[in-house]
Amino acid sequence: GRLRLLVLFGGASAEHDVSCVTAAHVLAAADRTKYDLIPVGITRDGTWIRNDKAIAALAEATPALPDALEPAGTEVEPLLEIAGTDNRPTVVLPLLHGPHGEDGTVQGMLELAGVPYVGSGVLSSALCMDKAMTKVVAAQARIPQCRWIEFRAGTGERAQLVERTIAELGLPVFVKPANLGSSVGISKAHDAAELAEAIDLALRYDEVLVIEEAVTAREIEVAVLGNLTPEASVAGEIRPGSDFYDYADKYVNGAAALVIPADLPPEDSDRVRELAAATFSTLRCSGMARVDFFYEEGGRGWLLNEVNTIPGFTPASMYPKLWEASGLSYPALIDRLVELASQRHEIRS
Ligand code: ADP
Ligand code: MG
Ligand code: MG
Ligand code: K
Repeated sequence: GRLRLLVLFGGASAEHDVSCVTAAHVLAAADRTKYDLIPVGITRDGTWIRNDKAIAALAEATPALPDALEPAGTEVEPLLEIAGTDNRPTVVLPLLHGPHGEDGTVQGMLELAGVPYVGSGVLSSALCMDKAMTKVVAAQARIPQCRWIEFRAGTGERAQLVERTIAELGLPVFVKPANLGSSVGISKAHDAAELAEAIDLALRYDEVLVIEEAVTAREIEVAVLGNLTPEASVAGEIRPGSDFYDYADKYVNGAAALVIPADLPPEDSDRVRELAAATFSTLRCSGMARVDFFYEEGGRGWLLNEVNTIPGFTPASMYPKLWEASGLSYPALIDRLVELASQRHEIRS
C-alpha cells in the first residue's frame, strides 16, 4: 500500500503558527498517489491531535487549508499514532521549529518508536539547537567563526560579564540565548547599558548565553541535502529589512529580501558550499539542514553563523527556494527527504 506520511506540525514554540502554515503547504504539495497523508497537530500545551478536519479539507483540496490546520480534531496518543494500526510503512516529517521539536526531543521519541523520520537525529538536532555547542564542535573542525564567549547563569555577576564582554569582544555585540531560534531573545547591544539589558532579556529564555562580536557582513545561506554524502545547493542571500534579521523581519513584516543565487565570485560561492557540506557532516546532520554564514568582504571571508536542522519550509522559504534554483522542485524535495529518511533508517536498523 501507500506509505503513511505523518506530518507533525504546530508545537509549543514561538514558531507554532509558522509551522501550521508550512504543514498546509507540504500537505497540499505532497504526491497523494505515493502517500497517505496523516496530519498530526501539536497544540501549544503539547497535546497531539489527529487533524481530521485537515484530512477532509485535503480531500476536497480546498484553498482554506491553512485555517483548517489550527490543531483541531481527535486527541491521540503519540506513540500509537506514529506506529499506526496496520503494519504499513510510515515516515514521519517533523515540521516543528525550536525547542521540543527541532532540538532532539521529538527525534528521541521517534527513535524509540522505531519509525523513520525526516531530518537530523538526536545528537545533531541537539547540537545545532544549542548555539554554544554548535560553535565548540565546529571550531574543533576548524570551521571559521566570529569571536564569541559563553556565559552560564550563576557563574558570575552581570556587571562582571558586561566588563569581560567589552574587554574581550568590544562593542557592538549580539547577545543570544543558547537554545532558541527565530531571533527570539536576541539583541544587538551598542553600549554597556544596552548590554546589561540584553543579558537580562536573553537570560529569561535560557541559562546559557552566547555573546558574539557583531560582524559587518552579508548573510549567505546554503541548503544541504543528503545523509553521509550531502549535497549543497546554490548559495542564497538574506537582505534584512531592519538592523538585523529579527523576528518581525522573519514572520511579521516579511521585509527581508531573498537573493537567489547570491551574487558572489565563483570561487567564494564554491568555498561556502564546501564549508556548508563540511559543517553538515561535522555536526552529524542528516536529511536536511540550512547552514547560515556571514560573508565578511575584504576581511575574514566566510564565518559560520548557525545551522538550522528544521529550516523554514514554505515554498517561499529559503531552503526550498535554494533547491528549486538548484533544479529540485518542492514536491520532488519532499520525495527526496522521505527517501533519505527511509535509507538512513534501513542502514541503522
Ligand atoms: P536565530 O537562530 O534566532 O535565527 P541567529 O544567530 O541566526 O539566530 O541570529 C539572528 C540574526 O541576528 C541573524 O540572521 C543576523 O541578522 C543577526 N546576527 C546574529 N549574530 C550576529 C553577529 N555576530 N553579527 C552580526 N549580525 C548577527
Ligand atoms: Mg536558528
Ligand atoms: Mg538564524
Ligand atoms: K540553530
